[in-house]
Amino acid sequence: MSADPERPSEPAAVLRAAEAELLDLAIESGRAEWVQATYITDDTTDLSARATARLLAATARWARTAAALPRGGASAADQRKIQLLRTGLPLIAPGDPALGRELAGTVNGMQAIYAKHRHAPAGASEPVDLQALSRILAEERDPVRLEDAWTGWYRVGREIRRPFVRYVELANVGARELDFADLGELWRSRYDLPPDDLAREVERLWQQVRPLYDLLHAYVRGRLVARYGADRVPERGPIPAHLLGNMWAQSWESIYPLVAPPEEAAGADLTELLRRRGVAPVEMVRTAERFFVSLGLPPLPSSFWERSMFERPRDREVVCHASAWDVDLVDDLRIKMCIEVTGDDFTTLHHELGHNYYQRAYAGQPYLFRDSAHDGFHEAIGDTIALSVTPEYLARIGLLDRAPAPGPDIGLLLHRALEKIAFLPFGLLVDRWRWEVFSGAIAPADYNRTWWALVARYQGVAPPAPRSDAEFDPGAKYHVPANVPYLRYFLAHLLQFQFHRALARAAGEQGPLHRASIYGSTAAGDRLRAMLELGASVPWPDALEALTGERRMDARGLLDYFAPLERWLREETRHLPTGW
Ligand code: X8Z
Ligand code: ZN
Repeated sequence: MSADPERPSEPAAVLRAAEAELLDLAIESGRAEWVQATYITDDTTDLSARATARLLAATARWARTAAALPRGGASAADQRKIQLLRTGLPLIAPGDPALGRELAGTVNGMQAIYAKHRHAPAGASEPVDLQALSRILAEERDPVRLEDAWTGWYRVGREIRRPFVRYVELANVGARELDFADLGELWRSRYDLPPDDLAREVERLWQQVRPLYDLLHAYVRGRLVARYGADRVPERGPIPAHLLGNMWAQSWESIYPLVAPPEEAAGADLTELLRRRGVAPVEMVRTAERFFVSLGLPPLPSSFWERSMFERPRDREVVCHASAWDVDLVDDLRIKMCIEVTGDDFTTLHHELGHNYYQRAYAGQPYLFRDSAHDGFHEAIGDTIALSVTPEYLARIGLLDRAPAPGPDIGLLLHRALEKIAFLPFGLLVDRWRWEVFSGAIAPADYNRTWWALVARYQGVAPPAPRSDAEFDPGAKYHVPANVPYLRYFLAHLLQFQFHRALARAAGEQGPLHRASIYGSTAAGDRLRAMLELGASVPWPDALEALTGERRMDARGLLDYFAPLERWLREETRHLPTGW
């Protein structure tokens, strides 16, 4: 026993005290951040920055205390907690309280700039927000209007640039005080692997999927050349970013009608189905919840329905970027989203509820284990469920009259590929860029140029017109001003296909993976819950094994899923140039 109960010296006692204090501070900052994100004012921004700064400072302080403890007496679980104290949060406050507050304030301030940015599209009298500009990107086909909406949104970066430079300095101060080389190394240290091995593992996974991406890129480029002409879309060069249906060219499903195989019936357009039935946003949430319940998981608590934000309020500024919360870290689950009645948002709802069901499943763990196995797991759960939104499922819940008989399903697979395969290089490059920014290999003067060099290299995409170094285009992507690591989404896009394949088998599905749905399978639900409940209490390979029987992340699940499409794309692109 330690002599002074106020200053324990044994690992178990130190961790108990740390977890009690941090839980309390996490709830406090969660409440403050919720209010800020759903009602942005200077006051709420300041209050939430203070609460966040307190949590970050206390976490850093406990991490330093824990690091100095003798390891001999610590159980394996406590050793893991000591490690998680160091790496669990994506930001470390510098020990100097003034700098800590400045850092939290800078991040919240960048988020507020991002949330408040508006642009008046060509011909419109009123400035509109990101959501409306994104709708133009998705639905408009006139390249001039597309470029205008794109350029108008990307102007947001100019204001974010200066605080971003300061944030990089301050975040690195905090990371170095905990003996990381820089914040990027901290982010890479959260995968139960040495940070350099993680970077190599990611490269291996990318090489597995790259040939498929190249095929999709060549096919889509060919169709866009046919649509817009070779003077707008170079036959052998990168694709202009504003023609791919998404502000960041990160997923391309909105241009499905432009690239659909001519012989395929357009397939079920989910947006149209939802609108035709007059489904309201809250009913979309109910439908997504029913999927989880069909697996044997409990319904969401009534507080979820009372406290969530489902639609954009008219009377105040909010952070519309979708997110899921567990404010008391037990059962105060909420989502915050500006839901539109689209297939895209229907998918995102499953994504968000996946976070909520994970949070709830690990709520029985001690504070430091109340997290996913690694962050890619958190991002993969809801997406895994959304892969089960098949024509058969839509027919079962009455959104489709009847599911078409399984065929080559090229249309369906191509639609999914525009969503999932197109995403992969983007999912990779955001943190490839930030790792180098944090390490100092990329200097502020080179921020914009290096960003577009990576976009060109990985995505084969180019801005609509040359960008000047005065712009700060990475700032136009939410996760950059909001300090959210992005590699998680790349990993999630591979993991979800591993999960889907394993759960489909557990559910007894025999057919092709793109037609398999785990809806209604409690066998699949049990398997899923067994993994979710582990939280962060074990290294992620153990969690992966609990669900899939595999211990490595692997692109094979994704490649299996898309195998019929890959054959088709190979044939279609036989006479087209590939690469850029
Ligand atoms: O940010 C998200 C989620 C919230 S964690 C809506 N996603 C990434 C993005 O929007 O860029 C989901 C897919 C990738
Ligand atoms: Zn997410």
